[in-house]
Amino acid sequence: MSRLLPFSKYQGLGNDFILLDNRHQPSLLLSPEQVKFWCDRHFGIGADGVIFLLQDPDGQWGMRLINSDGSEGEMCGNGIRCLAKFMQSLGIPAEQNQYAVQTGAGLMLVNVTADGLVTVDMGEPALLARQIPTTLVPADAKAIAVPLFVADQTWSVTLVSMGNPHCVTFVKDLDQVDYTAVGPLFEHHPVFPNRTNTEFIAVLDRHTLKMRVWERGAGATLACGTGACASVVAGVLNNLCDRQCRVQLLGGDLHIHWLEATNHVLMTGSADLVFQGTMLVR
Ligand code: ZDP
Repeated sequence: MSRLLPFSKYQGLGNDFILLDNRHQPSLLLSPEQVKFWCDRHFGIGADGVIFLLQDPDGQWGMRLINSDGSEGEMCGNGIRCLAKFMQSLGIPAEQNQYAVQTGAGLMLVNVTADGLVTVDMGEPALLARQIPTTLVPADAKAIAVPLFVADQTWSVTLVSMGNPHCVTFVKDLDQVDYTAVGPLFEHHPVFPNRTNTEFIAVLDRHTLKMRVWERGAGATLACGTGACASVVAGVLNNLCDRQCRVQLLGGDLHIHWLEATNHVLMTGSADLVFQGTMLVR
């Protein structure tokens, strides 16, 4: 039986999501197959993924992200900023100015600032191979500037988990990298059992990075929040940038701060409503 479901479409730096109010249903409103259809830019609404707002019986907020290919991501940096704006639009009050949201990567604190930007405390990065996960180095080792052979070339990669896996590689000239061609080869490389997101980074100066991303499950997107965080962490570990950086993405800029005192990564950027509507669920 078909039914109509209300949705809101948001974007953060052109990384676009369909937001669904899933607070009052026990299971996800859409199956992975339906998510693929909704995200299709010709047959559906079009988006990089669908984000479900959840609430458990204790009142705790939660979110889940299903990528446009139907796979699930543990965490979503641009998406959680959109979620905060969505919660605000639903009239959900923010305690001490912030929402606490449970994700596959732990509890995130999200703050809508007075100027309409959104700051997320993304928690601590994880660096051990078993946390990524990867078989590139031994389980209890970190992969910092380790060679990885992809597409007839050796890349120096640094692996960072922001709850989801990231493979960061620094390059001299981004225009020389055909990242849509090599991206899938990183994503499906056998050293990444859960696949990986991949960031190609040019260091413009110690507080400015330029990034191109190939996302696990979503391909070439205009921006990736967790990827920007992972890239600054990787830049610091390789002594290429400071702890506070502006990351330039195709869809705009993110401000990242890896705090020395707490080891947490803060991400600040825009997130905006694009349109609302109802969609036929088949
Ligand atoms: O880890 C994954 O499967 C990602 N594709 C999830 C999406 C990440 C996102 N682009 C971000 O901004 O962190 C939403």
